[in-house]
Amino acid sequence: MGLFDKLKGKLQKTKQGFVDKVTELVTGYKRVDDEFFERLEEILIEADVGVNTAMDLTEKLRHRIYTEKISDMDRVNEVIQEELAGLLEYENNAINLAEHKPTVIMVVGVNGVGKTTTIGKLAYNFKEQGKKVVLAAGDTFRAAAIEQLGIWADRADADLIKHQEGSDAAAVAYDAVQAAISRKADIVLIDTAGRLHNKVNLMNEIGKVKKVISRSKEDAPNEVLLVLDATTGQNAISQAKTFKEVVDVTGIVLTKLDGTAKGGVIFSIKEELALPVKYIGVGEKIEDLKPFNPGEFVKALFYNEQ
Ligand SMILES: Nc1nc2c(ncn2[C@@H]2O[C@H](COP(=O)(O)OP(=O)(O)O)[C@@H](O)[C@H]2O)c(=O)[nH]1
Ligand SMILES: [Mg+2]
Repeated sequence: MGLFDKLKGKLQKTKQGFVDKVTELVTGYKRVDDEFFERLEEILIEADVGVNTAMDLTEKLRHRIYTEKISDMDRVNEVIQEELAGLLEYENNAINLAEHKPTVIMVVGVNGVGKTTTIGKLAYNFKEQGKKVVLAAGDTFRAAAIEQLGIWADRADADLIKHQEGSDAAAVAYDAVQAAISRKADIVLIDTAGRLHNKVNLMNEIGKVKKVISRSKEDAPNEVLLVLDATTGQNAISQAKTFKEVVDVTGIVLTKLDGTAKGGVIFSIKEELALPVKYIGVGEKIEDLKPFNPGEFVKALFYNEQ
């Protein structure tokens, strides 16, 4: 099975809950009218595309369809796909690599979104590219979190830098960067705790870790990736806004796109957060993380057998 077929399979639920409804709508009309656009807007909102994005998108489509005098419904379907793809186009969604290695990547997000799993998958991804990877067990809150990262380090054949449970997360991050420099590693991936008791706590901890990382190497961190769980739909967007207030996030990893009908949330990320999606998570296994490719993503969603 090719990569594209695999992606198609993983996005089934979002396809059923969203794209199939759009396709059904389009085939149910002979020409567009106000009711068509109202119904389209409803489908978009129900699919967790978000109210603002759904309204803007519908307005844009209405404008295009009228000014370009589009009457053929197959063409309407194409235009919808084009506009959806446009919501996912970013100037740069590649990882920002350091000029002098190592590239330091900090991973943040609330509990349970998939930070540690994503780090394991990323490590594997970089390893496959022939890079040497160091992981920092920066979630020092629970011993189990350190162990969990250790398991991923073994699987991905990466080095692990850890301190004891309860120790200072910033110190672990600092040591990991230093270890990576002396071992001539290419990539450092820094795990963090995801406690969101209150914003002040989060700000203090994440802010401090980031400051200490920046002292460990001049250009570090090169990326601050915020992990969001697609199954939480639009809640992920409000979570992201909180994180953006406390740390300069450089990109999004959207996890758990497999098995959720709320994948439409991906279309509101650029408009609501002005951040690029850099990777998507489509399963729990080590190979289930993909560099995000907007064109391929939309194609996989709209693909019809026959
Ligand atoms: N289905 C699915 N599960 C995922 C994905 N990413 C992470 N998970 C699961 O989400 C749960 C929490 O992941 P974890 O990495 O521990 O989250 P953390 O608290 O943010 O570090 C685990 O059971 C993971 O296997 C994904 O892309 N798809
Ligand atoms: Mg974790």
